[in-house]
Amino acid sequence: MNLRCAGKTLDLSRPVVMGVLNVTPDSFSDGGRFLAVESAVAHGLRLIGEGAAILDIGGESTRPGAAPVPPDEEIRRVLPVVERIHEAAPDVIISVDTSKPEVIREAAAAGAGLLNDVRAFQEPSALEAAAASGCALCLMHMQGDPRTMQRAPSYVDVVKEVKAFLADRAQACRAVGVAPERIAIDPGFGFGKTLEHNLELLRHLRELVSGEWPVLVGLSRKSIVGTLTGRAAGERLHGSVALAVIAAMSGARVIRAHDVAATVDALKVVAAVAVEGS
Ligand code: 7PJ
Repeated sequence: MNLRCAGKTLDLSRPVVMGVLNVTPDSFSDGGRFLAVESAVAHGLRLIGEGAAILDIGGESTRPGAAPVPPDEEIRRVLPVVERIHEAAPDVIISVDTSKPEVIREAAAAGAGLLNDVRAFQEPSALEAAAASGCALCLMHMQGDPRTMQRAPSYVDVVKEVKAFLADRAQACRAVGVAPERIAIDPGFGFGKTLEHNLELLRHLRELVSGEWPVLVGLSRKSIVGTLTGRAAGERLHGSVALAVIAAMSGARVIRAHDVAATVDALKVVAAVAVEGS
């Protein structure tokens, strides 16, 4: 299974790690440490050295309660980092975490290969901009919006509803001419979901994986880990790696992670044990 990312092809025959690179002043776990372009680039290159196949660069925090960022400000945060990483590591796939058509266009022109949208390209003009970019598109499920999503998440059947939403968004992509090799889906752990919703989705991840599209998951350092282990955001490595292993063994192909070296090691172990096609 491959994912076509503009000029590059990502081999997903075994699970890969997408390293998280936040360039936001308010991201809950990195707290603005990487706001400066220099340190963001250095951190990104370090994650590539640790084995990240993809680097996910985000300029708008999507943590619960986060305030929106205007397009200009998001471009100012993200673009220099995309350009510098693209120059320094042309083989790595750069993902840009955005919902805005302006950012999509700039990111694609600067060398991004993947667009990762927690709103699944539902903002006005986002889908058209994404389709025209040639980039791979990650469609994520979220109930509500980041400001309010954790207030009272509610589903009749969370697995069914997430599956139906993602199928619908994939269809919307196909309808505007996005090739099937450019589409990935993500159940959006923690985005308008209680602990029980997250666990239910994880238990049934196989059902998502058995569909047409490669599945990406982000569980790293999330509140699911905090709740299960009682750990603060900076102490969630072991729980996060455990969830990465569970997701990969359930067939997820891209694991979004802050702690790249540890996750890469864990996935090497999973890949060695996994039987092809199981
Ligand atoms: C996710 C994401 C995720 C995708 C974030 C955090 C919150 N993109 N962006 N999937 N999470 N595709 O890292 O805790 O789960 S930001």
